[in-house]
Amino acid sequence: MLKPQTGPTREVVNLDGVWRFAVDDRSAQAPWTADLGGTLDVAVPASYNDQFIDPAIRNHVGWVWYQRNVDVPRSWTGGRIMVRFDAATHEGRVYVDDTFVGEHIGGYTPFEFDVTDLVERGARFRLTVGVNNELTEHTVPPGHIFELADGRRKQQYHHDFFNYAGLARSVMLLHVPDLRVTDVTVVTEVDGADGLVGVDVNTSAAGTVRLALRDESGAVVAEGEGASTQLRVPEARLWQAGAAYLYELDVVVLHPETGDVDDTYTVNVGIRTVEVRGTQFLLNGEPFYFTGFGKHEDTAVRGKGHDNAYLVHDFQLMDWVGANSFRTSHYPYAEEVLDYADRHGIIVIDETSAVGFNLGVAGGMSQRNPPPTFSPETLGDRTRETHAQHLRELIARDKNHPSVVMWCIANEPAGQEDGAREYFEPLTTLSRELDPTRPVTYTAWLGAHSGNDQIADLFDVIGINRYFGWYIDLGDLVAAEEKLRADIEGWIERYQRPVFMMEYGADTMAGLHAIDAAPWSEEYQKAYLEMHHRVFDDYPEFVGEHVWNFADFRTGAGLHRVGGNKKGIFTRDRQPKAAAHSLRERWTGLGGQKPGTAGR
Ligand code: BDP
Repeated sequence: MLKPQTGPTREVVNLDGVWRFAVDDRSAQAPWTADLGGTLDVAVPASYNDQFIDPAIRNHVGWVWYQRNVDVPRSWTGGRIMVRFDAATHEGRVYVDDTFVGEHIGGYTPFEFDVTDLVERGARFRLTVGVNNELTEHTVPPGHIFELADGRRKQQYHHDFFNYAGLARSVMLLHVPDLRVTDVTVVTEVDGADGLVGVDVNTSAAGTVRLALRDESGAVVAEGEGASTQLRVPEARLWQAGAAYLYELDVVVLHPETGDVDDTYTVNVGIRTVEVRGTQFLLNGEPFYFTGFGKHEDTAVRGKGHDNAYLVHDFQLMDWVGANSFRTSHYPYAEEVLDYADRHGIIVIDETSAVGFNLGVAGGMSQRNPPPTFSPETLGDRTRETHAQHLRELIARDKNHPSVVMWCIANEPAGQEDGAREYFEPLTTLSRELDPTRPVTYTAWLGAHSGNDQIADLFDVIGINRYFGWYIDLGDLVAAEEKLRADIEGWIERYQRPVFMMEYGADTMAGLHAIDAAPWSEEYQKAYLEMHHRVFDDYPEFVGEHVWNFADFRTGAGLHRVGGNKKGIFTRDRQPKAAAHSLRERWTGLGGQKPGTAGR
């Protein structure tokens, strides 16, 4: 799905701001047929939860309502008018005045509806959006809703971050031409010194497609015609980690009879290749070693609300600490984040919102007598269909970002359980059908290891999340090191594929110091990471290290969660803990090479 843009043939009106808000305690009524009334306002984009003081709103389970008036510019003649939501978490229903226009399920991918016939140019309409935060056995991520004796509804979920909801990304009104570009797919290859840019264009109706690729100086370096074309770029500048280079591709659609320009849409193109060969991950044909983090979209008050100041600052911090990459744990991030990564040469592992696919674990802790994860009553065909739809939408949205080098299908599924293979095989197949150019990965949880795993061979890169020295052998880094080595060696021996530590980390209270490096102290986090790094450097099959987590983040209530998850290298307000400095020493200047291997 194309990101909205303003250009010679298109216009975007941003609808962010302060909207009217109501919590649905009157589901029998139709709140969209009138002004919401009441006194509540809500900021967009931002999760609604932490904007309010009232716990009943923060922890509400069910529908909430957003509403504002929208003026349609009188100057918008012809063409189509659309409302566009970058995300509604987890389900959105849209109404124009009294009319229902459509709904979307899935909290982290965009959707838009054509409202041309419902609105008047030069007039105002009432835009109302119902947003639902419920997670059930059939949603992705999954959850379960309880009804308490006093009638309150409680949301349980199996993942370790707060279930923030609402309109956390931008809302827009779009004006697009009738004959327009509806999709563009770019695939790049390298041929000697030249770059090859394959372009496939879909249009809303028949038209002539013209392409022009410009370099950063604006000079046209390749041109073509036709909906499916390959452009050759002589002496191409490659898009590299840490040294991004972006061409701009203008896709122009001409009217089939008049030859007039009906639409122009511009896509950023980074020419680069990605490949898994043997136990290596190759970027532009060279072995690449990932340093960085699993992140979250998480800040005070905004919750998961996208914020450009945090975007810039987080990338500054990643650069400062020497991170060359991150994973969009545990859901697709705002598109602005990927655009920024494209521009700054930061590598992204792009993850679906499939987290908590392990009914034996809640917030990192094992439960007694858990139900099977994969079964018709728990996560079955219905969940998988939703999961597949999420994957389709993720790939459709992010396929043209050079920064995105792998799709991560799920975080910590119960890969050791029966039914896991049947569940995941169709999804890895689907991913490769939709995008044959990008490797597929997932992350294995601590309870799935080379001795009991049933799914790792479905993936190109084996991602593992390991907490030896934290959930296992807390405080005993000697025992932890032994288990970590055995674990890594097991994966390498059984699968002979690249192994990637996608999560390792220790909760750390900023400011807590201990001469004996006791758990929760800044000293322990440092020692824990150093032990891991010593181990990683011994295995050539090891292709990356992503510390859990970039920053402290909010979770649901939990005995192990003191104001949230504290495994951040930075605090929630982005101040460094001691480990940030030692990571910086290890990571700076590596240039994508594995520590200790430079010049080998
Ligand atoms: C892993 C999860 C991650 C958690 C982390 C932890 O993938 O979402 O936050 O553990 O417990 O199991 O800190």
